[in-house]
Amino acid sequence: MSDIEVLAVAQLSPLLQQPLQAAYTVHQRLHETDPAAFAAVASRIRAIAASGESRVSADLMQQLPALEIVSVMGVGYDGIDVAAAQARGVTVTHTPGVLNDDVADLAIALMLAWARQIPRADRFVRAGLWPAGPLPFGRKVSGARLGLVGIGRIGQAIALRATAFGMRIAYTARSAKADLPYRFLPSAAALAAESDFLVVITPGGAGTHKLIDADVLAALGPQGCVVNVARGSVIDESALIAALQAGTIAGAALDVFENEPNVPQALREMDNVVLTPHIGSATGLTRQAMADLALANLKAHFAGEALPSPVPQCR
Ligand code: 8YV
Repeated sequence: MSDIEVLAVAQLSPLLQQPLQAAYTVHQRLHETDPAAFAAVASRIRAIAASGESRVSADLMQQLPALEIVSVMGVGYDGIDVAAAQARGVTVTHTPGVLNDDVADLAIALMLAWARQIPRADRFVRAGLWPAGPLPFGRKVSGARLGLVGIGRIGQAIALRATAFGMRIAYTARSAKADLPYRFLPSAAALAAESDFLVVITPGGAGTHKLIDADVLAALGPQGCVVNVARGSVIDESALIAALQAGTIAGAALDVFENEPNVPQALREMDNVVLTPHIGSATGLTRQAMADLALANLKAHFAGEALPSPVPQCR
């Protein structure tokens, strides 16, 4: 174990925690659990280890004069003040690519689970209701219109899968991607008006905060379903609840929420909603790959080698 000191700002996966502690001196959330002890070691901390949901503020970084790198075990880093890090010469890394398949698989699974009522059907059979008659019909996914809010690595992985379902695919993003065979719509509202399933797969942060608001949901319409595998902050959750209660849209399938792990009671009581607890990348193989990459970024940094996956702003 080297004498390099690392502050873990989240309850990290054991897949990262163990090798991290084998390689470095790790202070587990010390800034939250023991401010006095934290003050005693703060000047020696050279790295932060974080998860995709972590918050790393300018204020925290200010307390760490020796900080050199923030390594995120996650593709999303909307909780990291990257501008403040850059201003301090601190680099930020994340774990893109290795989770594309899992998050895309879950997006398709959520769409199918909602459309074919799989959670409800499972409860129906377990409750012994089948002898009394069939479950009401579901909705057809194959051939339906898919609208992707975001067309990055994961968005394209979803589109690939949806192509196999014969879905008609369109997307919105900051700009049209000439090399993609899908139709570009200039806004989320324009896309929603032409979608049966609106899938949110765009980064979180100020640029997409409440992007999916009451107007976008109204454009999606009474037959439409919204799916979110990105960040809860991208959807205006109270507008979503109101739209679901009013029948403005038909349903939702959500893996992320505004205030995780707290999910509003109103959503938990709805039958036309499918809910999962932020499991987009939660498979053993993918979390292992994410942990390996998060650690590899730290090791490369301290070895003075090229970083495997700095965030775009730090390339
Ligand atoms: C989490 C995620 O990071 O990658 C992301 O951006 O949201 C997830 O994969 C995961 O919960 C691991 O911390």
